[in-house]
Amino acid sequence: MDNLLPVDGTAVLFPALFTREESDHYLEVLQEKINWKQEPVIMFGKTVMQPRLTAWYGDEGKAYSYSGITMQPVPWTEALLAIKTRAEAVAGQSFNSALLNFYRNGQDSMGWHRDNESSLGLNPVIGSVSFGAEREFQLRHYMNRSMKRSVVLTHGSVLIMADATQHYWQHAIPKTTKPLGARINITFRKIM
Ligand SMILES: O=C(O)CCC(=O)C(=O)O
Ligand SMILES: [Mn+2]
Repeated sequence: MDNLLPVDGTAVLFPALFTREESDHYLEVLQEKINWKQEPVIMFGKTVMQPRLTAWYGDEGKAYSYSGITMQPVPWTEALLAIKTRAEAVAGQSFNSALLNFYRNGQDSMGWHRDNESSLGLNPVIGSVSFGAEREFQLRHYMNRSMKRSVVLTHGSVLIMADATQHYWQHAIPKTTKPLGARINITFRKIM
């Protein structure tokens, strides 16, 4: 599998980890069964609502701080555990928590950031599973911002980010004016 990054990290896409049928099924189940919320975040000292819905699932006791909010995990659902097992097989490691993102349409988005919270350890492996509308996932080098990569995250794909990626590369899901439907993304993580 090809590394999408030219330097300073590893990002590998498996475009069809799940079959079309499995992906349709999980998109529907997750839309219905997850306790989705629109959470506030603090940006430049102001409280604003996130431009997407989120949920935080994980093993008990693994609280997580993210952009000024602390999330207590909800216990795993059967569907999430099944998806997690598949993601672990490609990642080559176990995960104990997951941030879920629900992009209702092309106007929902995620700004530039790194998944570099110290609770994730030095070089975290992130397993990012996507169902639903295809969205562009952008990467840019943190110190040399003209160095960019982008990849389309397809229905049923998993993107594995590993090694030094979270030190050197930021990532984002930009807004789009395309008339897109719902997309669900699950980023599995391992909190130390
Ligand atoms: O929706 C995506 O593909 C990205 C999600 C993400 O970067 C995150 O949850 O930290
Ligand atoms: Mn991220």
